Formats: sequence, C-alpha cells, structure tokens
Amino acid sequence: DTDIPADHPRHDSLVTRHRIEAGVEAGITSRQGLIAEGRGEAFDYLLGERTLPSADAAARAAAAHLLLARHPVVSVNGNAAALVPDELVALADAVGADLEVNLFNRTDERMRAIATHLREHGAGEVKGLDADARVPGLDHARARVDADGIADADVVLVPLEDGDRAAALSDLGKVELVIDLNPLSRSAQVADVPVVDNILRAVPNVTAHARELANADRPELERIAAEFDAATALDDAERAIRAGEL
Ligand code: PTJ
Repeated sequence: DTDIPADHPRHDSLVTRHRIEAGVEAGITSRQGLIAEGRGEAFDYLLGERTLPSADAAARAAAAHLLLARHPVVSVNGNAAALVPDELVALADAVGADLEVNLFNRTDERMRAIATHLREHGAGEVKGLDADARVPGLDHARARVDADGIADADVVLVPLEDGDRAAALSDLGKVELVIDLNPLSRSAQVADVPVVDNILRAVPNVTAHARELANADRPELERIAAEFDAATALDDAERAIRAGEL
C-alpha cells in the first residue's frame, strides 16, 4: 500500500507509519494513536523488530486459550483496525471469536468508521455499537461494551490496550490476552498472556498457531495454556531489550 521498496532497511516501520497516518485521515485512528505508534516503534527497534521465542510461546498460549474459550472476543481499537484489519478478521474466523470495537477515545463516528472498515475487510457481524453493558471501575465512555460481546466473553484479546481498562477487564475474571510491545506497560503486566510483539507480527502468528492447533484435543490445549508463564515471558522480553542484541 506504499511505494516503499521491499528491501528498504526500515520497510516495515515505514509501512506501519503510513497505515497509521492513513487511518487518522480516514477517521479510524485517533491522533493519540500516532503517539502510541511512536512508542511502540521505539520498543520494536529495541527488540530488533523480531518475534522473540518467548513471544512466540505467548502467541501459542493465546491461540490455545482462544480455542478453549466458551465465548472469545477480539477487541479492536483505532490502531489495530488501521494496521491489521485483514489479519484480525482471519483470526476471528480461525478461532470463532467475535470482533468488538472498543475505544479509549470513544466517538460514535469512529465506532461506525471502524465497524465499516472491518466489514470492508471481510468481517461479518461487528460488535461494540450497542454498548448496552458496562465494565465496572471505569469512567462512562471507556466502560461501554456489548452485553453479548465483551461483557459475556470468558476470553478477551486486547491489542494495544490502555492500562486502566486492561486491569478492569482482568478484575472481571476474564482470561486476558494482550498484545503490547512494552513489557513494562500495565496492560502487559496484568495480562494472563502478554504477547510482547508488534501487532503486525503477533496477530498472524496467533492465527497460524490456532490453525495448527485446530485438531488438538482439550487436554492438549489446556496443557499449552497452563505451561505458559507470563512473568517469565515478560522478564525475557525485558532482558532482550536491555541486552540490546541488535
Ligand atoms: O483507538 P483508541 O481510541 O481506542 O485508542 C488507541 C490507543 C492505542 C491510542 C490507546 O489505547 C492508547 O493511548 O494506548 P497507550 O496507552 O498509548 O498504549 C499503547 C501501547 O501499545 C503502548 O504500550 C505501546 O508500546 C504499544 N504499541 C504501540 N504500537 C504497537 C504497540 N504494541 C504492539 N504493536 C504495535 N504496533
């Protein structure tokens, strides 16, 4: 979607910036999303723009949780929608999850623009617009979710979530899967499964694991979910950043 040559050393990061800019222009991404992207890019640079083995293990555990779930929901914000719309639809299809638009800076225009954008990328029903339930402990706009979506979910995947909402969802007893490049962020810290990786790599990777595990029996999925240790994965990501093995 750009003219950036594929062999440019910073190809992926330039494509990412372009998608976020286009998202802002299309009314999908918030202006704060530009700042979030900059922060993410800095962490990705320090991680060497690669998927650590511990992040791959997290993606596999996330896939196992999504496949085990009674009602899995993939939460979508303005950055996720701009960066990986096709990949979010493919993941939801692979694990039988609902897609729900859930915004930090909620406006009706952006809710509708994101739902339309996801449908243009192949989504069926997109939740979030009813907003007929609340997540306790959050202020009005940020608490709004669908009663038959996130409110009912037992497993929620929240890419690039803000810390307050990540903590509030986790307090509700849901299994929370977070994608966030910053291992020190509160979202990553409260997650049952923190996937410390770029959303561009993480979402297709969770889908690939889910497809590979499609025929696994429940005890096998439960074993994969139970063997993953969040604290160890966060420590590993922080160690990789500090070691700076670029
Ligand atoms: O569309 P909205 O209104 O829901 O707003 C979405 C943003 C992301 C703007 C909002 O949730 C926000 O302000 O989030 P924060 O508090 O800036 O946190 C975003 C986190 O995502 C930070 O820890 C970043 O390091 C991380 N991040 C940014 N880009 C990526 C990322 N993680 C993975 N992949 C990325 N591409």
